[in-house]
Parts: sequence; structure tokens; C-alpha cells
Amino acid sequence: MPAPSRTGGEILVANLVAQGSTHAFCVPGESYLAVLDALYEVRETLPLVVCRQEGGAAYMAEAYGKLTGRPGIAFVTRGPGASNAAIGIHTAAQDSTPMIVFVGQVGGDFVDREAFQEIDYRRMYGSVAKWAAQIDRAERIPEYVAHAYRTAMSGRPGPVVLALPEDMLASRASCVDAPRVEPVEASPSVDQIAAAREFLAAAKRPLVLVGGSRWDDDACAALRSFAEAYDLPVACSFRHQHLFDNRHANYAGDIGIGVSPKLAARVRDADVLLAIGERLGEITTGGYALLDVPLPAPTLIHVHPGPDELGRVYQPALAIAATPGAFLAAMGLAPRPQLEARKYAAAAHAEYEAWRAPQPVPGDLDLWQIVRWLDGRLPDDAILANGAGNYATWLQRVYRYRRFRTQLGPYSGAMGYGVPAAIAAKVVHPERIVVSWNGDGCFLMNGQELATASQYGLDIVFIVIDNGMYGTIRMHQERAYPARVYGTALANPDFAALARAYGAHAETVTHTAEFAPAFDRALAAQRPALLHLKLDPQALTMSASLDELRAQGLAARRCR
Ligand SMILES: Cc1ncc(C[n+]2csc(CCOP(=O)(O)OP(=O)(O)O)c2C)c(N)n1
Ligand SMILES: [Mg+2]
Repeated sequence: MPAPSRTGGEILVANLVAQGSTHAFCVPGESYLAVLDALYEVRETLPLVVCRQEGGAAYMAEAYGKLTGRPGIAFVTRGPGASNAAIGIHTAAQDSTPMIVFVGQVGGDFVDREAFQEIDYRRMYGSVAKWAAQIDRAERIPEYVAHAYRTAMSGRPGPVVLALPEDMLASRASCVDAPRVEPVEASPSVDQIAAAREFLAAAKRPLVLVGGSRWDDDACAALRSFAEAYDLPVACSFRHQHLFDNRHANYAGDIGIGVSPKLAARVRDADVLLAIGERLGEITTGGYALLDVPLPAPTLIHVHPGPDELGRVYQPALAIAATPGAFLAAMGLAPRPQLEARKYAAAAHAEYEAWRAPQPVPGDLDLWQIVRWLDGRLPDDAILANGAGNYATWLQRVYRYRRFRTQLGPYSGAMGYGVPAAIAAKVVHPERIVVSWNGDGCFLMNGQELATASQYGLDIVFIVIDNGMYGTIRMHQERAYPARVYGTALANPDFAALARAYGAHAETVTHTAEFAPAFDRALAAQRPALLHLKLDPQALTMSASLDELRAQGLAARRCR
């Protein structure tokens, strides 16, 4: 029997369903009405989440990719919509997250005239996306969608941008849908495993560093058994603490912005460094200073699913193109290494615990205590989402992530992520507690998505840490140009009143002791809830006050 005739929109949606897509995030546009019409038919199996800004929609799709390992889907309109979505596409690229952004495009009859809102997305996103293409013929949609899924998920995952000319979407074609695709597996060779075991067995000061994507529950379980069998300390890269239970006796801490000096020393002093999944980027290497370029002092065993990432900056002694799961399964539980190395793991964990021990901070609201309370209060499967700013360092340093996919944060350091990522988390896991952790600057980058949370009845707890400034930049300003504050102060709205206007439960918290009961009321609200935390501007960093930073900056300037 010949395949039935369908519109491009119908073929596209049928192929997303065939790929197992469970949600799509959008801001609508007249450029892709045929897709919206086809989505209407599958609203039960592939529900659409309509957002208020494409930056929010793209972040949600990116977070969906982190939460599921399959591409998050965003639909945005031509020029303006595609431009707004850029931040999510860039984040997916830096974070190695599978995502597909479909962009409406002018019809073939107007193309290349710079028609209304026309952009060539292949050129616009050519250097950011992993693949950017345009589907010109409806009968080729199944081929493009299958290729987009495979590209987004395989090797080093990343974002794909597919442009959809309006006339192509409305045209009819007869074609067969593509079957569901899985990411291409990459496995180590027998010789590579033997060599890796040999290096580790001889190591006296080994360190495992995990990060990147392509992890799954089995790989995380295998990491745990592997670390226990070899008695290895395990450090997690920036925003990847969820890969290894932070309470585990072998957990050594995270290596990213604000790395503990003792852990940084362990990286420098390691004799064998086993990096699994992490691409060894700028943030994980302390600005390429923790390890020498191109030949690091430790014997580097680099395991990454994308062959292009191996030896990109650091020349490994052993380069293994493999997924974390395939590598760890092949390593198995080989004999224990030297006794000396075993003591090493326990010492690294003791240092981590000391690093998260509270220190005094100025003001009535103590984030050390608040995050410690959350650490005890939240169940293991609670999901915490944050963006970028000094406020995030408390969470990163004090909260102990226990389970895979409970941490959503941008490796790219992009602001505005905490609100939309939390929405994606609650959409994917409605039964779990989701906490959105934001600075005042960060929150207002995508605070409009509170409307989305309210529209879909998502009972997320949004926390806004208000210090009246873009604090991170103020910190850098006081260090480099002390006492010349410019462009970093913020006059803020009443965040609780703002949240109430969106239909959320909201409270303002000014003292540490008020936080716990307010948080419990927020959890019980059964609708979006926001806690506005007023932080003393002096509590600018976890260890130094604003005045101390300024004094240090002034002293440094006198020496210059
Ligand atoms: C989209 C984006 N714009 C700008 C920056 C630069 N930036 C990094 S942190 C920061 C300030 C964050 O302010 P806030 O959320 O209030 O957190 P705080 O540092 O005050 O705790 C800025 C502007 C960024 N990382 N991302
Ligand atoms: Mg701030």
C-alpha cells in the first residue's frame, strides 16, 4: 500500500513521535502554523509547552536534553524567534547536550530576498550548532529528523538547528517515517583497557575526574563500584556533581569555578589522572593552569565519546574514544591498587567535608546554613536548577548531590537558566521536588516564565537571592578597579509581589531562621511558590565580604 499523503507539518510531528519525543517547547509563529496544527492532533502523546520568550523555551529544551539524554525539542519562529533562542543553543553546545531547534523559515518563493524576518540559519548557527540545515522537501523530513536525532546524541552531543520553509511545511508528500534512532555506542579496545588498568594499578596519587554527557544510571552505578574497587578519589567537573554521590567516602569535590585549593593541588600532584566524559575545558582546568598544555604532568588517561575532544588541548598518554558506560563496564572490578593510593581517597573526601563546613558571613541571612538545611531536608531525587552568579557557589559547595540528573546548571556559565530549567524538570518529573535557585540578576533574565509555571500548574519552589547587584561582576570590579562601582548595581522590584501577580505563593525571607518554615509552606502550596531572600550586600562571596574585597583590590592597586 502506498504511504498516505500528509502535509510537511504532519510528517514532521509523526517523526518526532516515532523518535519518542514526549514534550516540545515553543513560542508560536505564523511561519510554522502547519506544525502547530499537526501537534494539535498529538496533544496527549506529545504535549506542547508554550513559553513567553524563546530564550526560555530553548533553555527548557536544553534542560530536557540533560534530564532524558534524548534531544529536547524547541519550536521558534523566523529571525526574531531564532535570535532569542540563541542562548539555549549556545548552552547546549558548551554543555554537550542533545537538542533540536526547529526554526520557521520564509517560503522558497521569497528566499534570498531578505524577506520578512528572513535569516539563513545555516550561516547564523553554522559555528554554534553541531549541525544546522534546512529541509526543502517534505518527503525528506524523516531522513533529516533521524539524522538530527543521531547527530544530537552521538559522539559529543550537541544542538541541531533545522529550518522549515513555510511552503515546505504546507506542501503534501507521501513518505515512510524513520524508526527511532539510538546514539552510536563507542567502546574501548581490549588493549586500551589493559593499559588503563596497568596505569591505575601502579598509581600512588590517582584522581578520577568525571563530567560531560552520555552518562546514564548504569554508568553512574559502574563508576561507584569502580571507584570502590580501586579506592580512587572521584572529582566531578563544574555542574556535574550529580554523577557521583557527594556523600560517598571517595568523593573528592568539584573542579570548576571556585575549586578548593586542596583539590586543585591534588590535580597538580596526581601521578595518574583519569578523565571520563569531561572534555577538560577552561573552567575544569582553572583556565588551563591546573594542567600544563600540551603535556600535563600527570599521566592522562582521557576517555571521551567524541574522538575530536581527545588531545584537543591536552595530549593524553592513553586516548580512549568511548562512552563512560562502555569504558567503566570494560574496566570492571580489577585488583586493588597500592595501599598508599587507598589512603589517598579517604584523605580527599575529608578535605571535601572540611571545604563545605560553614564559615561566618555578614548579615542576618546565612546561605551556608540555609543550604545545609536544604541538604538535610530534600529527598535524594529532588532536582535543583540554577544559573550563573556568586549565589550559585553556596549550592555548589555546600549541597551534596546524590543522584544522577538532580543537578541542572549551565556548564556554559549562562545566566537565566534556573527558572526555565526548573520548569522543564517539573514537566518531565511532576512527582519530584524541584527547586529553582536564582540570583536577582539571573532571575529577571527569564522570570517571565513564572507565567508558564502558573499556566501549567507546576509546583516549583523558586528561590531568589537578592543582593541588589550583579554581584559576580561587582566582585571582579572591586578586585580589578576597586571603589569604582559602575554598571553592576540593581534597583529591584518586590520579587514576592511580582510572583503573586503571576499567581504564585510568595514570601520574603530576611533572617536565616525564617527560611525553613517558609520553604515548607512553599512546598505545601501546591502551585508555583517564590521565596525572596534578602542577602546582605556584604555577603558577596563565601569567604570574603564586599569591604574585604575592596580593601584587597586597593592594596593590590597600590602595589601595581
Ligand atoms: C547571559 C549572561 N549575561 C551576562 C553574564 C555575565 N555575568 C556572570 S555572573 C553575572 C552576575 C549575576 O548576578 P546575580 O544573578 O544577581 O548573582 P550574584 O552574582 O549577584 O550572586 C553576570 C552579569 C553571564 N554569565 N550570562
Ligand atoms: Mg545578585
